[in-house]
Amino acid sequence: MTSHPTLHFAPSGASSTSSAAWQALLAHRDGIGECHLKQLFAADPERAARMQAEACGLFLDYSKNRVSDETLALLFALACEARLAERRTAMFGGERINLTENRAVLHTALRRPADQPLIVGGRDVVADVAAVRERIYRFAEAVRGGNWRGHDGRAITDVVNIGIGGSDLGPLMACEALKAFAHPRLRMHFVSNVDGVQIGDVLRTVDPATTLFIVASKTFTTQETLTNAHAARTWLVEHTGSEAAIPRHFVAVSTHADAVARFGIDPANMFGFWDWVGGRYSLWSAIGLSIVLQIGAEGFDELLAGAHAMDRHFIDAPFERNLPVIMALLGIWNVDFLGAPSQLIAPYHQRLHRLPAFLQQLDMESNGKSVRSDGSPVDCQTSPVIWGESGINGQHAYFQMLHQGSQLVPVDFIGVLQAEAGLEQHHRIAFANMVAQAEALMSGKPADEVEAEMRAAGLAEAQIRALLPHRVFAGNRPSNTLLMERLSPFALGALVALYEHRTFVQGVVWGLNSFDQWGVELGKQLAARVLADLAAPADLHPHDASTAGLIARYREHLAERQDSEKPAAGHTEQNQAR
Ligand code: G6Q
Repeated sequence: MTSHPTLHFAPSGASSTSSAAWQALLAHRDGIGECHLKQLFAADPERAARMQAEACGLFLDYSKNRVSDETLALLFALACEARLAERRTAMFGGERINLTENRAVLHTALRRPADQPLIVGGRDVVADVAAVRERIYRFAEAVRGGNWRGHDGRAITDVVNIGIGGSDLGPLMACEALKAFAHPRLRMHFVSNVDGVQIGDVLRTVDPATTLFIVASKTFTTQETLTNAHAARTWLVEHTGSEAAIPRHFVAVSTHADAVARFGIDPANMFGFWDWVGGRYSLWSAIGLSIVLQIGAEGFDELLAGAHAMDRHFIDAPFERNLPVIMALLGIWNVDFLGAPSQLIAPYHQRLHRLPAFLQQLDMESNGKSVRSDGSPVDCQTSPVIWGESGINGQHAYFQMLHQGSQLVPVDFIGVLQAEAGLEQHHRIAFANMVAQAEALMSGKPADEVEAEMRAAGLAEAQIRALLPHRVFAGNRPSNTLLMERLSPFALGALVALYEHRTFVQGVVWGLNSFDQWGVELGKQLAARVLADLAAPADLHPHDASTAGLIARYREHLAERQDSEKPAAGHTEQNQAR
């Protein structure tokens, strides 16, 4: 943890909910809350045309939210009251807004053009970023071009990124999303789980002579990552017969050169970054090395350009046309005023299948907090549960609950207009389903329509009565639809930056520090104690009865296994006699 000699916590201010804008929204909610979206559309032919915004190649239709122009005006007032513009300037300017870790939050500097210096603490951070990126690009070019070779002179064919959380989810999501731009020789693998199964499965499929491992860890102390990295190192040495192979097959991405050297990776094969890059915001840094290897320097430049374009849009566009601001405020409206406990992310493109998991961390680790920056308790709901997977699969699984369940679940539909070559009809089916789902959630199907349909189908009166309540759709369920022309590196960069800033805006309105993650610490501390107890004959640490019981059960299992694996005495004697 970083030391923080001077903590400049925000002065204790009014809570979000006691602000005039929040109270105005509450009063307004009582008026609009029951108004059906269908009525709003019927009463206002211009609604869809007005409630849309476009930037950096992303088109947002937000007209299917339960809001009026007045709701939006009140939400923008809420953002102003939370001093969003001021907080945004502080983040982009490199102020130490991550108060509990006394750190600046500068992932936006990672995608700032090299000719736009940003001086923070007397250093031009943009120049530092450009210097590391230059080294990464040179290295990636050598690997991609077949000039960086394995220990026996063969070109690299497989890249294994070993990392977890922020050092895994972003690169994995982006490599999946950008497979259409992948280098033809390089296969990417991602290992995060420490259970041994994942790395075992990968190592069975790769050739030690042509595999490159990236150990990606900001701290280089993460137990899961180091355990997997040591396993990979042992495997390589066993298969090549010598430690001399390590420099050709291992590189590291970290902020801790000492720890990297202790592990046995030459610091010349390490790519650094800085404490002002949060894990979940780090795919733009050296943590994105696997992405560069997959799509090349040009592709990565495009990814950064898309994100930077969204940064500029977030800074420059008025709130009323600002995509991250609009999406953030609609999210707050849904969570805090309409009571939605979760938010579904539904991409209708297979290559975006890891986006929901990435956004889950981005949002829930950033804003899953119940105290404000000044330590006072929040008095509203903060991060909803973010969930989802490919939308079309969801339709055949949990969309039932979205349409007829008892909870309100707002949806972000994400669609791509251009089909991948040769699959036009497949793509059209997926796109049609996405649009239809948003329409169905919004308009629903009223009882008179359902009844008429059943009557026309010749159902008996008694059947109609019995089935009617089951077949009615209330509708009035909110969604956004985000469209992009094609799933390019630029579009992905813009999309991810859009969600990053959406998360930031929500954190500002809720008064949170979106950039620390103390909530993950306790589990790590207790895991170290439990690990020691699992290996000991009896507990070394005090535990509650349930925890102690689970540890005991593991120990019993271990003892039974060891017993069963011991060769029987008679059997051994027979063997010796032979
Ligand atoms: C992200 C979190 C967390 C982190 C992982 C990996 O914001 O801080 O997900 O990225 O715990 O940490 P290391 O990169 O230090 O191994």
